[in-house]
Amino acid sequence: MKEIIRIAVQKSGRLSEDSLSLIKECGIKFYNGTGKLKSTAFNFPIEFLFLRDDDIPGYVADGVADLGIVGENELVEKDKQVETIKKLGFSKCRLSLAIPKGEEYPGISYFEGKNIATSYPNILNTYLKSRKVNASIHEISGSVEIAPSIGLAEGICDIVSSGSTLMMNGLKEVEEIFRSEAVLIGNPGMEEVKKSIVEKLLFRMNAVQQGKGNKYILLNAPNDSLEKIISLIPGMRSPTVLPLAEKGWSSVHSVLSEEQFWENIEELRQAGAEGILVIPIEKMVL
Ligand code: PRT
Ligand code: ZN
Repeated sequence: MKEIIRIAVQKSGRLSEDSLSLIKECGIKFYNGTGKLKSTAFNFPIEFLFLRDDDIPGYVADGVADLGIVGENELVEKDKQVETIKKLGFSKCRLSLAIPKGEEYPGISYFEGKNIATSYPNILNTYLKSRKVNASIHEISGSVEIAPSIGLAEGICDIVSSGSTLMMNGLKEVEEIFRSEAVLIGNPGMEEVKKSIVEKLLFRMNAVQQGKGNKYILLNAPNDSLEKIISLIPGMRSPTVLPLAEKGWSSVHSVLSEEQFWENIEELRQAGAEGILVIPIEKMVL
């Protein structure tokens, strides 16, 4: 039988779209009809399991899936024997403590002897211990933010992204306890044949990520400032310099990160660069 790997991704929720786009950007084609729990790629030895994110660390630890894409919050909370292979840079959020807006917050001692509602009892417990605070943890599985207004708890510990859910529920964020993003996880006991397929997948994911973080830049430069301009946009090995039809001018092509672009743009213009184009890169292999 031809060897194949299995990856567990969230069926529907905040991780789903970005997880599947990443896989598609790796050139992997598959059918993802609604309601499907399993699917096999047409052009890469990979099978997908569509699951609730809570179950993903467990499935990967048990080897039912070889790989999984899950938020670090879920991964740490579930505390399963899995390997974190790669940070994926999407679904970024934080896990924070919040209290009613009108309360004064003197510091972490506020929570001493209080009730805190959360869906992340393990992460919260570890945090409270590290801060030497004794508080009761009330585990609830959803709508944590309403707990203070219904008298269930004095504070909450929940995922925050923009902060608008807290605000809408009359709460304020007082401590950030954990930062999270989506990660690729793997079963630590994977066989060699499977590992080599994972390597191929990682090669593709890295090419996609590198491409996203970088831009292709083209500009026109007077020949007497080429040296300065090349020093500002050195590129992968070195920039391409081509003569323009107009004498004394060249076209310079290079690759740089978006941050480098914004940092260097003024200096590039001062050095005489003009007609600057910045183009997205789809894939990049170093
Ligand atoms: O059904 P299933 O169990 O698979 O999904 P789920 O409902 O448990 O999770 P889902 O899809 O909501 O989130 C999946 C993962 O996305 C989480 O485990 C986090 O790693 C990540 N993530 C990123 C978030 C958020 N941002 C987020 N904003 N998870 C939840 N939220 C919720 C939060 O719980 C709160 O209710 O959004 C609200 C806060 O958002 P703001 O923008 O108002 O601050
Ligand atoms: Zn969940």
